[in-house]
Amino acid sequence: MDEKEPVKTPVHAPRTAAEAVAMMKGIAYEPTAEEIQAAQDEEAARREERARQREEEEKRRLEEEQWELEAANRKKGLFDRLRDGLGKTRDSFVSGLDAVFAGSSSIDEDFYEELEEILIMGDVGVRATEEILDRLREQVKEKKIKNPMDCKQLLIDEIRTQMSTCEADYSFEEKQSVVLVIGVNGVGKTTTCGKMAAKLKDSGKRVILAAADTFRAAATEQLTEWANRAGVEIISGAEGADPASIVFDALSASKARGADVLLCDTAGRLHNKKNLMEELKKINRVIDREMPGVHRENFVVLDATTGQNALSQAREFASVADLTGIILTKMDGTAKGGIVVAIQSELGIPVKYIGVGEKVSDLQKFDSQSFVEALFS
Ligand SMILES: Nc1nc2c(ncn2[C@@H]2O[C@H](COP(=O)(O)OP(=O)(O)OP(=O)(O)O)[C@@H](O)[C@H]2O)c(=O)[nH]1
Ligand SMILES: [Mg+2]
Repeated sequence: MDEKEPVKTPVHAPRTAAEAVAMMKGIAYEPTAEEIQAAQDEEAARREERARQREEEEKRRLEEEQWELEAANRKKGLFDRLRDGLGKTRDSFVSGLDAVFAGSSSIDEDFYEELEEILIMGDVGVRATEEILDRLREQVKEKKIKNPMDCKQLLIDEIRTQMSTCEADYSFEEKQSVVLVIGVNGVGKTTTCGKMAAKLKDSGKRVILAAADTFRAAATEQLTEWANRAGVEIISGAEGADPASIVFDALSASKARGADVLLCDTAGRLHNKKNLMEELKKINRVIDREMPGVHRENFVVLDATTGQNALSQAREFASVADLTGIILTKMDGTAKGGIVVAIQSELGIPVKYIGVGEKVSDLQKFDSQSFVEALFS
């Protein structure tokens, strides 16, 4: 019998790719020692690569976890600072409201009057208070609420609604922009410019500070300190120099360095309206000529501790400048944090930042939701 000897199937697993193919086809094949070694080396390299990829993935996952944790902590840190900063307001305003809710046995005229008194005392403003209470009355009727305690959340919601009538936008942070920071003496303009510069720099923006308060030498020194702290460039001039000429120099520097945001600190001496108008006009002319079409912001800084006075200052500035936002400082120093509500609802200009202390992290973007949460939590 001329039978073909069947190929013996090797008892081991294929040691090379060629051997695997041969085994599949039932052909005898014996790889050389070099081929076996090369295949083993290749497999070892593949295993090593897979292990490396797994390790990298694990590292990425851990990094992501860490980043998320840090972001959550940062957020919590900011919220805690906001909450701490609003301590005085919470102690008087919020405690006062709580006392009315807890101490009233029914929802009657006395109840509304007591609420009104506390809102007005907290500087929420007459108009905003009226609107808030009108809407509260409507809701109480509509929802047939009988228990004063059940009104608390409704009141909180109404306060928030009243504040969010004009949502702030922060597009200037993303565009090439020139920001003028104005306001009366001592409200916190220079400090706010410094804090904003540090924040913008931190988020990767190229920032230039213009020391356009040439009224006293100390003003430039103070802003220079902030510039050093924030690690940003500052353009300044001699005491008594024309503020518009400092702005001119700062605009040239911004163009030369490709700056994203130019922040101009201005003098806070009590201007009379005519002087202020003239000065702002001159600065505006320089900006329009040197950087036509650049995004512009005019922020008025108001000191929250001055209560209703801050409101009238804002009105004055609004009559001479095209205000795009309000920065309310020293919220940590007042029990009348309700002023934010009055400003938003009575002026219709968005509060963009609030200052709740003297550190960089104490300048926060204003957000009605977290504000109310921090206040009532
Ligand atoms: N507690 C607290 N203090 C603040 C805040 N913002 C500013 N200040 C303080 O207020 C004081 C005045 O701040 P400045 O930044 O010098 O005010 P300014 O408007 O530039 O003042 P002039 O240039 O003199 O008009 C400083 O002692 C600041 O530290 C804040 O949010 N909270
Ligand atoms: Mg200043």
